Amino acid sequence: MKILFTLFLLALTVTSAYAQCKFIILVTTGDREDAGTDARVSLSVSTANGKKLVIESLKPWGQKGHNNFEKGHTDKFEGSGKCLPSKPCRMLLESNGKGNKPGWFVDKVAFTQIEQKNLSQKEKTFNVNRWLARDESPGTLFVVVDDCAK
Ligand SMILES: [Ca+2]
Repeated sequence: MKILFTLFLLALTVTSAYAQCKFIILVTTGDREDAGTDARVSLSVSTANGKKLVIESLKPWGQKGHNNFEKGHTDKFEGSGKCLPSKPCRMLLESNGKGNKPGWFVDKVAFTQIEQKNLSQKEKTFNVNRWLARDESPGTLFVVVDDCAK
């Protein structure tokens, strides 16, 4: 009886566990002078009810040995984790402002979540179209794109 109960609890834990997802993030750097950066970039996306995916540094999610965030390029980042319950509508993108000519002009960030079990997808593109730089307007190293109210 005790064993059965344990098995029941175990089954409950498995079915209520969060679904696992693969995340693909495409970051497009602007095609203009000095648009590229070698700074460390962090990204956080969240749903309307505040569920978040936080990536402290995109680099380990990228291709090994690849030079990310160069002028006019789109870089791909991949990872996996707990699925977001709905499509994200808010993004925080931040540069640490380090390295040679750290100023970074970002065109857009495209986010895709693929559920590992049923392959259902959630996609959201965040248009940025501005500098993340201390010496270019608006002078901040982070940007929040919030489309949740749309
Ligand atoms: Ca770079």
